Formats: sequence, C-alpha cells, structure tokens
Amino acid sequence: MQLNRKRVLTFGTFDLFHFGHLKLLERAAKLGDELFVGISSDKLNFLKKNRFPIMNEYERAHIVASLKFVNSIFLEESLDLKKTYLLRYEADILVMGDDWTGKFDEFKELCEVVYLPRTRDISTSELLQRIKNDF
Ligand code: C2G
Repeated sequence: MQLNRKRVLTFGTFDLFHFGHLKLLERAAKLGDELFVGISSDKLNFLKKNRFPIMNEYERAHIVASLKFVNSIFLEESLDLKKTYLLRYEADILVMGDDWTGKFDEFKELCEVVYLPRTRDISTSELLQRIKNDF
C-alpha cells in the first residue's frame, strides 16, 4: 500500500449534474490520490435557499459516487461542519470552484485550499433556462 496518499475534499450540491460539475470533480481528483465529496443534504439546501433541489440527495449522491475518480461521498448536513469534515476525512487539500474564492481561507491552517476556475457558460440555472427556451 502506498503511504502518504494525498486526500482531496470538495463540497457541492450537484443538482441536475452537468459538465461543469464533472470538470470540477475531474480536476479536483487530479490534485491528489483520493477524492472525497460532500454532497449538501436536501435539508441544508432548504435552509440556504428556501427550496429543495430538483434532484433529491439520494439521486445527487448516487450520481457523484458512481464517478470513477470519486473515492467516497458523504452528506454535508451543515455549513458549520466544514472543519469537522476536513478533520474526519484527513483532507490535505480543500477544492472549490472560484465562485467561492476567499470563502474558505479560514481552513488554510488545516489544509491547502484551492479555488479552481468554473467551467464557463453552464450551471444548473442556465440548464433550466435552456430547457425552458427549447420546449
Ligand atoms: N462548478 C464549476 N463550474 C460550473 C458550475 C459549478 O466548476 N459551471 C463547481 C462549483 O464552483 C462548485 C461545484 O462545481 O465547486 C459544485 O457546484 P454546486 O453544485 O453549484 O455547489 P454549491 O451549491 O456551490 O455548493 O458548502 C458548499 C456548498 O455545498 C457548495
């Protein structure tokens, strides 16, 4: 067994899973040896946005867990538990898209924090707009 495997952790909702999500996870995985993904729970989404995601947490989690470069997933139950999750999964790197730049800098004392450029011209809301325009 290889020692000192680098563990990458990222968080997201991954609703209507799309190409931007895929590229983010693919690039995150390349930064280390193992990728752990925290999927925000339905309840957490409701607290944040006052609405539930279109796909439920089971569906969202199942899709992300089935990706070949994702090692393990867990449900993110609270925004205040980030530190707990980073410690629990012994993360070496926390990765987020650059829409979160600066928001997770407080964790730099625990691990490396990397903000990756978002994939342009795609998002869950943009996809919904495409569907509305086309049908
Ligand atoms: N993302 C991206 N390119 C896009 C769309 C999203 O790189 N075109 C990235 C986001 O920056 C994020 C990840 O994909 O790092 C997941 O995106 P969302 O599902 O929108 O996640 P979000 O609702 O921002 O949840 O505790 C933090 C939250 O769980 C983050």
